[in-house]
Amino acid sequence: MAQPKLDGIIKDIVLVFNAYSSESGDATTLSKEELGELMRSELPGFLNQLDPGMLDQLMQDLDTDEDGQVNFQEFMSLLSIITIQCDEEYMKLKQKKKGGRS
Ligand SMILES: [Ca+2]
Repeated sequence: MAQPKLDGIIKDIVLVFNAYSSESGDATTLSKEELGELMRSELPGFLNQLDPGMLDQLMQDLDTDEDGQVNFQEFMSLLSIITIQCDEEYMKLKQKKKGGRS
């Protein structure tokens, strides 16, 4: 029987967030430096699309409660956006394949 995939992915998201959030300061939130490190190590494809000033912009966009930190809920909104983008890319590829066959 196949292993449930999402179950493990959700646990991994929590573990990854905590691995970076607990590096310094408040262990339950990401500072800008921790967010940068997480992005560089865990989402290198996404960060490559960003120019240097974009980390500041990203931090500002994610920090909806304006406390200068990214909490887990704020981090999840980033993951939602990236996952939806990924799905859109996947759908485009699927459409292309379909078009190619007919
Ligand atoms: Ca915040």
